[in-house]
Amino acid sequence: MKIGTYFAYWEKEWDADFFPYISKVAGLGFDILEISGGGLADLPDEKAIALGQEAKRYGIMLTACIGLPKQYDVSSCDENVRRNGIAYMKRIMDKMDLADIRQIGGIIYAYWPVDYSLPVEKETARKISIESVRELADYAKTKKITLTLETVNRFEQYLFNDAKEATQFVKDVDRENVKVMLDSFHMNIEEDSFYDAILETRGYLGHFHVGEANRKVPGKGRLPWKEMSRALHEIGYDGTVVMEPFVCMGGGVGADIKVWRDLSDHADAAKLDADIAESCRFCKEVFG
Ligand SMILES: [Mn+2]
Repeated sequence: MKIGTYFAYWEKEWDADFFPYISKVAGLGFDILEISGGGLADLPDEKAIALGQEAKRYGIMLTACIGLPKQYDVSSCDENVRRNGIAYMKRIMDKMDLADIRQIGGIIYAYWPVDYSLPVEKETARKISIESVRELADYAKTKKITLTLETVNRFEQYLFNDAKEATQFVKDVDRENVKVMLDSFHMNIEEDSFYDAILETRGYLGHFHVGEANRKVPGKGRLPWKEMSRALHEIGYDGTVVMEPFVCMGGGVGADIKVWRDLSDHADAAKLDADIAESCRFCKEVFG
């Protein structure tokens, strides 16, 4: 398994300059840097190409992640919104192709975070979402891109909330380049068993986000990492494992993730780096 981290551990806004993070995460021991799809969408072509070249120079694999904003909800019954969402995702995939990024995950089948002041029409949204994901998958296939659909907790989305629902959704989409994405933070809320949940995704798991129950780096909390590793090995998973820690307050990232207290133990820049490097070693040991 390859181990990575999301760039937003160090950032307050989603559309940051990803370039400096490639050498940084390489220096900290990672194999993968995950960047935001939203930041990619508006990146000039030359910059996308340069990003890919920089990643190659450091032997870093790039992956992308996004929770689609409401105006790009591909599960919307408003056909204009749905078409805009599909066009936006295609634009992101064009940039991914330039940067040689072959994997994008997250809430790319609906929107995030869900607005619960509106009525929930799960069955209708599910049907529309499946149609949209099929169209995105067929476009992604021409660029050798895999889509990984992240199952998140009930407070953030409703289309699927656990491994079982996510796997059934992916089976119903029925495209080879569409996979399930799990996240230990969300699993801690929704699953009876980490082990059983991972086994549920056998043959369908494409990406795995890791983080403690309070979104600290893996190894600092109480989640059962050995149990998760045992299950991943049992299903023969040899894909990407990316930590997604959020420990600092402020900005659009802090507000979207609801970080209302400091979870870094008031770490300075050097301590943040040391903490995540230690977690990288921990993940390589536990998942290796
Ligand atoms: Mn996640």
